[in-house]
Amino acid sequence: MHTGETITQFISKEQRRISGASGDFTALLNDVVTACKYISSAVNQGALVGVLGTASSENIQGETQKELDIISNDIFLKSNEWAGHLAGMASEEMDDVYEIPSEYPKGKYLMLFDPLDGSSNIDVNLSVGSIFSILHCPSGVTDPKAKDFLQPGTKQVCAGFALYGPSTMLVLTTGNGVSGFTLDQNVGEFLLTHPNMKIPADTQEFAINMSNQRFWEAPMQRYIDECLAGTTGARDKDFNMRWVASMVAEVYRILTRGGIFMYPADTKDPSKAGKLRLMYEANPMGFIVEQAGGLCSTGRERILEIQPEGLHQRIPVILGSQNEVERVISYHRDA
Ligand code: P6P
Repeated sequence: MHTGETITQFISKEQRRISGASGDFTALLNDVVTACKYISSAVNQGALVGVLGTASSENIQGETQKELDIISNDIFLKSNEWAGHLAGMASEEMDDVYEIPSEYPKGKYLMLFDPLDGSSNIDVNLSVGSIFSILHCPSGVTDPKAKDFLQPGTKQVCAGFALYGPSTMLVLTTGNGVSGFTLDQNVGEFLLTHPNMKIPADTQEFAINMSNQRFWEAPMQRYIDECLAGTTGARDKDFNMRWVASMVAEVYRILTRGGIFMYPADTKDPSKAGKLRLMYEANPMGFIVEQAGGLCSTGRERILEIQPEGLHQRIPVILGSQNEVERVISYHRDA
């Protein structure tokens, strides 16, 4: 029987580390944890409760929404709108900012989230997750608009993700390292099982969608060609490859054993600067990866320093083991 520290205890201890903390942030995080528990339950029951399959709608990305995309988005909104900790929310599944209903008080934080990342995996029973990013609402702003969310990733107060896999995990950073929690389904509590997660600086495992290879820029072609050449080429070591098509699963694997994850710029759709979204995928994952000793770059610049231009802005993402990401950056610089 694991009688370890619960996430509630962990968050409260973190609060005591921050002088003058009001408890507002602690309460907000506990509401986010509740949302992830509800989504975990919905995902785990799947076909049993008729939540699989595709909805008849599309999101702003032009992607067909899954029933669970919409359900998960509603769970995030309902779990977090009422308590008075947030001034507003933004989501991959909603075109514009979500205004806190007038019957509820407003708070001092903003939250962005991808309520169900990797949802194309849902119907085939592969891992999916939720990603969230918490910012301060600009002082004096009581009715936040999209522009108030457009803060660089370095301004994040907290970032985290839930992974609905064989275990339901929750990974969290508030800028003091990365902690991993496992949901004890019998108790209904997340327990601290992976304190102080660190990404090894080196790896022999890369993650990329190879079907896009002909669309990549030259530095990415060079890097992957060398990985594939293994001991017969410039790297003089063999590599393994993974692609789960679920960023949360890839990042969790990298946090536990190292690796490099890439969704680079490609010419497949020149109107898009990549596939992944800056505000609620790249920035929160970048904060977590950097806090665990890794790097997160576009290949040309540190992602957390990018000044966002839109809520749903896309960005190339290269993240993971420091020495491999630095190598990809050097290839972009050489080009
Ligand atoms: P592809 C999921 O839709 C997602 O946003 C990330 O979680 C994942 O890494 C990527 O897209 C998968 O993209 O093109 O392989 O389906």
